[in-house]
Amino acid sequence: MIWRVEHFEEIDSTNSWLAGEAKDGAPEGTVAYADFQSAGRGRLDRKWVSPPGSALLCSILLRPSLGASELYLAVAAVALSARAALVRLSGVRPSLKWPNDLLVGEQKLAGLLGEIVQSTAGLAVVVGIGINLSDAGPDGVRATSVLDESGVTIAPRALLDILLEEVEFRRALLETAEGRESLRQEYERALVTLGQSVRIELVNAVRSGIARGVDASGQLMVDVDGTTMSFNAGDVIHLRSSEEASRD
Ligand code: BT5
Repeated sequence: MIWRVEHFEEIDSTNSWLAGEAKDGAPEGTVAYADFQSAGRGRLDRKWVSPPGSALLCSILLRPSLGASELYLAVAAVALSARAALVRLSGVRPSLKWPNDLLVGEQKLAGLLGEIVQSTAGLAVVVGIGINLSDAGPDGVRATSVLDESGVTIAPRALLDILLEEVEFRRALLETAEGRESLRQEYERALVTLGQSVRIELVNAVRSGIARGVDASGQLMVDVDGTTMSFNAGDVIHLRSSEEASRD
């Protein structure tokens, strides 16, 4: 993989910029990273906020030969890569909360935003990630940083380089059925969500059950009254802590 890394001191959102490039046919391996985002985005119009220089804020353009329904696996691949990079550089081993958070205990260390882009060059996925390095996120949010968890100071660019190494390895896995199965297994091992009680809000129904695993396309498999059902990241899923669940 040839990485083409674009650095911005300040930008509205690395995901927005890279999605625009992807539409114009930018090649796989284009990466944007910024010291500061003035309009960092989370999912569902939420905001991602980090003071200048305190986080790795980056977006990676991938064009795996997967169908639209499987592209979520590419987001999982980046989440697992971020986890592996953090272990290498700081010893912090976050767990993953489905679909897209890296947690230490109940506190959010990083968030991912995957966006599918249709372009003349075919389907692409822009995977954005924000990892708190020296600042533990906005007030009132249950969040933490690598510095708080390990005492280790990591420069954003150093983490980006290791992250891209890890992504290169998992990107290759996306190309074969065996590779995707090994990614799925790594994903299940990292997910703290499994075994937990979850509440799924569909457009016109609410379901609850116990998360049991992820299927071949990265959907969450939930045991709902003895029947296994799969849900994708578009369904709004509320995860309750084990404490809350045990009070049921
Ligand atoms: C996410 O959304 O967790 C995805 C965040 C993706 C951010 C990256 S940064 C580079 C790239 N460019 C972008 O514009 N975005 C991506 P979500 O699950 O919706 O979580 C958003 C929620 O996380 C907010 O509503 C806050 O409660 C919380 N939050 C905001 N900033 C945070 C921070 N620095 N650390 C921890 N939590 C934060």
